[in-house]
Amino acid sequence: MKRLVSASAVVLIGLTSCRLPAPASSVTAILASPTTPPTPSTPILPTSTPDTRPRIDSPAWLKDAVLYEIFPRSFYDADGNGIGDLAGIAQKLDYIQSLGANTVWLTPHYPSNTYHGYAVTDYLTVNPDFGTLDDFKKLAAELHRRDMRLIVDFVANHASNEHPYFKDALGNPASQYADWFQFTNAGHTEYKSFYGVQELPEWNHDNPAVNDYLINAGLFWLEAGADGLRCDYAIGVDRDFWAQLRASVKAKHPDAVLLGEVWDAAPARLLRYFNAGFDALFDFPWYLSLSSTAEAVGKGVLNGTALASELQGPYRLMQLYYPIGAQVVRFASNHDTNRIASAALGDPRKMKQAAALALLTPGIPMIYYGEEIGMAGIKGTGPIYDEYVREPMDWAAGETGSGMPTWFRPNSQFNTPNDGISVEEQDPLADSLLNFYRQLGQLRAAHPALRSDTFTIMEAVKGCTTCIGMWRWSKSADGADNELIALVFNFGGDAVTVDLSDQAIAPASLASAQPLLEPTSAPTLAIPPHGILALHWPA
Ligand SMILES: [Ca+2]
Ligand SMILES: [Ca+2]
Ligand SMILES: [Ca+2]
Repeated sequence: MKRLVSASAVVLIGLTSCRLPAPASSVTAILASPTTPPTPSTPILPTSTPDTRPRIDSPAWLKDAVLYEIFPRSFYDADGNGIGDLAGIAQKLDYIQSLGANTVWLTPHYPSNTYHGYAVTDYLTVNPDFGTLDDFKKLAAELHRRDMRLIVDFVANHASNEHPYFKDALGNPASQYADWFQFTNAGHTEYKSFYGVQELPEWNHDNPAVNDYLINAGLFWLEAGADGLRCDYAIGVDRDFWAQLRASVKAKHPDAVLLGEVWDAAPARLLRYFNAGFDALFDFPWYLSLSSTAEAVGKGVLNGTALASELQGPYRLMQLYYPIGAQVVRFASNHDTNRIASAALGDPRKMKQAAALALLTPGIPMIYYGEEIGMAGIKGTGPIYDEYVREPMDWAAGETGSGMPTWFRPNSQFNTPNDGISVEEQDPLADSLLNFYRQLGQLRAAHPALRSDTFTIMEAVKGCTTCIGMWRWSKSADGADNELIALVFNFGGDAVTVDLSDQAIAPASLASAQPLLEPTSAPTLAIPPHGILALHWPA
């Protein structure tokens, strides 16, 4: 394995000293100030100094990935037994592609004694609720035929209490698996488990046989067609294990992605896991700034209870702190958080901001299934818990008919018939949230600047204290892809008119700009409450 440079080698440097390319001449012309005409030697974009950060060789395809997270039980039920399945996912790939997504992340597809699947009883086959190994291979093949990718969940911190090795070892110190778990008493009847949940006994990673077993399981799924492993609760497993996993995976599958869940607000924590060998991590510092906590409603930058500038830091970390080539996955919700529609208090303007932040700003976007139609959901406090944020995908207005999973149907569920939240209701409406997501996906695909890693965060947005703003740009040798984009998000409840004339990159002439999100309107610097300014200057 390639040994990555330690955290101590990374020094946080000022924004203006980060590596940014010199602009192409055609972009220079666009950016030229009418009062300070550029000469060929005038740097319009910030000047650069050598970037001394370590480098991660993450697979090239990851840079253009748009993830779609699926909780299989709730997505699409192909055989009509009320439970979503792999064959159902394979039937809905046109839909997933319509969002601009090209990479599916499945939460655990393994046999399990829990509905959520994170208690894995067999690491080497498919949950019969979801289909067969053959169905898995067919899904992977169909994704690959479409130039799409598949990431599977990889649960290395804990097994299930129904896993045969654990059953053999429980209460049996003579078991050949006695040293595979973390028993805490002489009789091996008590053990360390994930957050004390008895169904989730923790693996003993001090035992090399455990590590070999789990790594072989990961390789098994890569050989069966997966393109990456989403590593659950990475923070609960020794970093040496992840380094060993990386070495084993990359030796056989150099293009496979290792994506880690390091749920922590502290960037230093993420850096340690990048250095342990992850290609990508979910950007929890960004998510926690946006929404405050997984359980919060109406909080965070999105809801104006935190300063807009809190969101600046996570972007700057990408340029200044994490290794070169390290990727962050930007998400507004996942299967462990309140759904973003509920966290945004049902305000469609905020839902659109969250969508545009995920899909248009630097980072790899992720859409959590159902987010694109504004499905609501707040984690329960008992007796029902996270099922509320994993409700069946609302395909149909009446929540009946082909494909609708029905496994979860309590009276207390959040998404109900004829509530405007369904694919059927939103598909024909031009201004629906669903079609807004599709528009964002198309924009991202059409504009290289929205996929480029060249960007700069505005120090401040003149005229708006509740805004964050950024410039994104792209260049190509022949100039065809040269483009500059300005994105400003107003998280405040007042309309504002911003001034982009004193930025490091600007002044840019508004007259030559084109609106990205409202192609029929004239360019303007006015942003409505909870609104988005998106302008581009094509080459
Ligand atoms: Ca089914
Ligand atoms: Ca652990
Ligand atoms: Ca509905």
